[in-house]
Amino acid sequence: MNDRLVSIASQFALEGEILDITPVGEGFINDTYRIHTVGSAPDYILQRKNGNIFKDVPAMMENIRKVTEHIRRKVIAAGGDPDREVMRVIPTRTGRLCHRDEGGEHWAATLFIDDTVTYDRADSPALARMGGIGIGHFQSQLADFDEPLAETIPGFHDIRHRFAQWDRTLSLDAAGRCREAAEEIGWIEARRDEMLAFWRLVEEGVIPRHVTHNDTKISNFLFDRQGNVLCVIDLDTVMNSTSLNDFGDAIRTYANTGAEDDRDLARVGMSMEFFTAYTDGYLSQHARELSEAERAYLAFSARYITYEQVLRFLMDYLDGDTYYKIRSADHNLVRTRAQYRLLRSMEEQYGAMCEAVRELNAKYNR
Ligand code: GN1
Ligand code: MG
Repeated sequence: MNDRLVSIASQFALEGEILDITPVGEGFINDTYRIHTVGSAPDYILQRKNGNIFKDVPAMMENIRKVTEHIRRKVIAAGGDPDREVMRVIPTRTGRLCHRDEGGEHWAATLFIDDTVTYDRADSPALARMGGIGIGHFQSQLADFDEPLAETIPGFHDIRHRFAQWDRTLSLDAAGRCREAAEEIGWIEARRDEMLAFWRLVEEGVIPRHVTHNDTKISNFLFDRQGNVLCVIDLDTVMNSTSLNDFGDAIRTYANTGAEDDRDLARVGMSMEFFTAYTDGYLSQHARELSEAERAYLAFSARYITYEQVLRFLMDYLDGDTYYKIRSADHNLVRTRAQYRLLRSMEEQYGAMCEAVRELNAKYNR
């Protein structure tokens, strides 16, 4: 066992004795471990939060505490299981929400939810529908949440802010890669105005802001063995934004026929069948709470967030890979191209996407 990890884990108010600590998952940002305990005590998740990205981990953990406590009350009121249907933050023995080690790194712990299944892609429309239910339910549980939340990553899904970063990246050309990526850069520039036009609606309040998850890819959902969605995890980015982004971001994984970083672009595309199933699940939970403007932009939100992801992967490539973990020198470029292929597929099928959203809205607003 790794002594350093044991000493960090021991800072938290865990029940039971630590048996082992093993790495889990493949997040692009944090390092995640499972703390196995002896006997009947529960296991825990231990995470090193990436301080490069999260500048104020205590504020982030405070956001997570507020949101999970709100959801826990809803789960209990609905007769659900509060240890399985929502994450539980485990404080340190001194009552803090995170531990700062000697190196200045921040760590946090949550209760491990046992006997669950996670996915990297949806293998059936039924699973995509379940994912939609997961996000729709999450947003419904939080519909009456009104506590203030810290903006832990400024401008996270704000494309105006992203363009400011992007313009800086292009002018610095820190890794000397701008010339070879001229074509990819053109993909971003060609869509700048339509993306800003959408975001203006959020800025002007035409599209409302709510508490949102902001990172709804499929691997951030826990399912039980019967195939029901239990909850969304990885709440690091809970902040105020438009709930459209949570709807749209999930489609990048639930309805993608390929991988997020597929080198074989022929495999990548948006499946209309999976998109429709996902949207059906989402609206089955949340249709009545959406405003007119939100309904009108549901389909577009998938394009918006996929575009933003193309921009972020490409920007990181041009910056010299300073943000996302990479597994090869061109990983961010591969991700850029695969997400762009997905974006193109959405653009090609946009009419059908809007039609499906219209029909499902009618079904659940009857
Ligand atoms: C990151 O940490 P992870 O892998 O769940 C990223 C998301 C991206 C995603 C792309 C804080 O999520 O915004 O959409 O990678 N999270 C952060 O796969 O930047
Ligand atoms: Mg994450």
